[in-house]
Amino acid sequence: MKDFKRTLITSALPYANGPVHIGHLAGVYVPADIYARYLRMKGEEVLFVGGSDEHGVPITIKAKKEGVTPQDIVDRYHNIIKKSFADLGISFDVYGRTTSETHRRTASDFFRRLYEKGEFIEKTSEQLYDEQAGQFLADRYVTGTCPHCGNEHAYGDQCEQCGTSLNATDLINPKSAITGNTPVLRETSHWYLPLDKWEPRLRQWILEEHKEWKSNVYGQCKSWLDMGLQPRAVSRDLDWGIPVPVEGAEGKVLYVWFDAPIGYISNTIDCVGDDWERWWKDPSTRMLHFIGKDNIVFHCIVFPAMLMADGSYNLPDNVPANEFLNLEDDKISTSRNYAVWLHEYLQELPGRQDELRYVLTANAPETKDNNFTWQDYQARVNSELVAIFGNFVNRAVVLMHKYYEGAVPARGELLDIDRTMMAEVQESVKRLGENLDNFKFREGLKEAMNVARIGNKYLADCEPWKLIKTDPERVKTIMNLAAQLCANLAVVFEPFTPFSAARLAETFHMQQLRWDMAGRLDLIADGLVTEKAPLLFEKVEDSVVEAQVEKLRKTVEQNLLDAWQPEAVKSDVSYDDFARMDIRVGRVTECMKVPKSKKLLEFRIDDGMGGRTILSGIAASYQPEDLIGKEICFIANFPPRKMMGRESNGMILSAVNPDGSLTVIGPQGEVKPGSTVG
Ligand code: B3M
Ligand code: ZN
Repeated sequence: MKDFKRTLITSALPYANGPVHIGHLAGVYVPADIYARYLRMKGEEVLFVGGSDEHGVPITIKAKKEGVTPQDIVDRYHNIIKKSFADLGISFDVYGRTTSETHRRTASDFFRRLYEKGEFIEKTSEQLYDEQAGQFLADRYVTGTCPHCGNEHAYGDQCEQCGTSLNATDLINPKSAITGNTPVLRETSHWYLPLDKWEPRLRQWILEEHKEWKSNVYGQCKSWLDMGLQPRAVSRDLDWGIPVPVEGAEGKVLYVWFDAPIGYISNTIDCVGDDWERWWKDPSTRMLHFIGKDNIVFHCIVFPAMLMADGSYNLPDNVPANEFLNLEDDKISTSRNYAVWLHEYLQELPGRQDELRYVLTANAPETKDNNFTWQDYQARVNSELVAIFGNFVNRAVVLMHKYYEGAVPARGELLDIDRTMMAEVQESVKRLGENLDNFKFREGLKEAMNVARIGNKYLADCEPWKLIKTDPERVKTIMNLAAQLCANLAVVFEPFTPFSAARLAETFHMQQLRWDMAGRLDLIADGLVTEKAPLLFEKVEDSVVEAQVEKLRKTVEQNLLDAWQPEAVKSDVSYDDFARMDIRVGRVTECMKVPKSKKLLEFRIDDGMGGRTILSGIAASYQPEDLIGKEICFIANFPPRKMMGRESNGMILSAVNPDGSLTVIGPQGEVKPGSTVG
């Protein structure tokens, strides 16, 4: 690795069309924050830049849906997102927004510079146009079938299934997201960045000079480069965005993926003012982009090509992109409202920020898609944070107060068991640092937890609670080392669980947590009086898990209802055909479950003709006793049919609900059993 003097860390700018969810956190913000905190603890100069992406079609679509302005939407979500990040302890040095004046100016200047250098091609071409809406369709305004993988819900700029970046005109069977109409082609002119021009340099830079990038990132880049790069339009015919700052560009704005990454620059400017160039142009600055896998092409190909076209900027040194996180085995989705939303989590599970940070790191989708379940969340909190980390600290501090009124005793001569413990801690700390240096946060976290495990084992092996009667001198050494271990835990957990680390540091009156303290066993001075044992983590009760799972279930149910549409009407039937069907009213006199069958209920029906038995597959929808006495409609002239060894004489009519459950159909007023229906 080259010698760098400082590190600029960027994290993807979330679209301000909704709040952030655990997928965003696990993929981008938690790892970026761990890394930023780690470097700061090492005393390195760091700038951690975040902000909201407030342009682009996702925002205008949301505004249209709600009947408000795009500015209303971004104002609302920018504030929610910014606050929830702060509450989770994401330690941005700046959290800006792309509707800021600084950003408009910075992005316009960037465009103009490239324009004046002749780095764009201006081209007139046929683009998709929605005649009813009276506008061109690009990006998420149009969906259709991906020409590469056949996904029928690909967007006009990207297929989320195969990750390919698309032009709207590539889509098969395009449909307008505004009206649902099939668009027509209409001529319009745009500015294009000729990515093909930069292809050889991009190949050399990524494929030759950055073989150390994560394999998911390197692999995606290679496959794009191997497919060959095409010029990409950097302007759009839209009314929401930064106006294209050249003459003759009325009604055109910068493509959101042109302006958004420049947002990293604007936000740097908002943070450090004139000093910003040091962060972007000084070759001794290292730049890292933390992103999710759907943003790889834009950060590894498009933005670097923009930076190359300008010529005065650094290129990113690494792009540690993560894969996706699923939720309870289903895709997280903003539009379907299927997610664990950060601002809701913070409200519903107050004070539990570190638990979420911990679980999302322990289960981070670093090399493949991963799954978040509430059950796993509970298990990790209860059996790792509470039972290992929290338990060790609690035992150590409680004993310190029991034996010495909280004062850390001086230690005597060390035994082999002490030296082995110290060596193990140092090994773990070393591996922890190596993992973090390589963006392996999951593995790093395991090493941090291992320090707590070592502590628990040490206490269990040494049994100070027994020795206190026979060898109180030895206990002083054990408790001194236990205190040093607690101090180590505050240090190594700071990047991961900063709130608990701070509480632990307060307990031991540690002023500052620096990374070079990790692995040292002289952090706490003899005689230091510790505070009472802190409550670092609390058990997650079953009721919490149940409530969260139930909330997700309700969302899924609501989505089904929202998406429900009546089935298409069947082909015509003649009156004679209909009249051959004998539908009657009956009254349920008995109803019971059919043994060994999950589906069937057995009905005794008063049909006004001596009664009959009907079997019906509605056991999942009703308790038998709820139907007794009810009037129902049934088809009386079905031939008898055997089911589960019983004979059924007819069919009970019911309506099919969106979730597949059934509702029995009966008359609205009093009707005599046996009456015909028609
Ligand atoms: N807003 C895409 C996203 O939220 C986009 C990232 C911009 S980073 C410059 O997935
Ligand atoms: Zn595809």
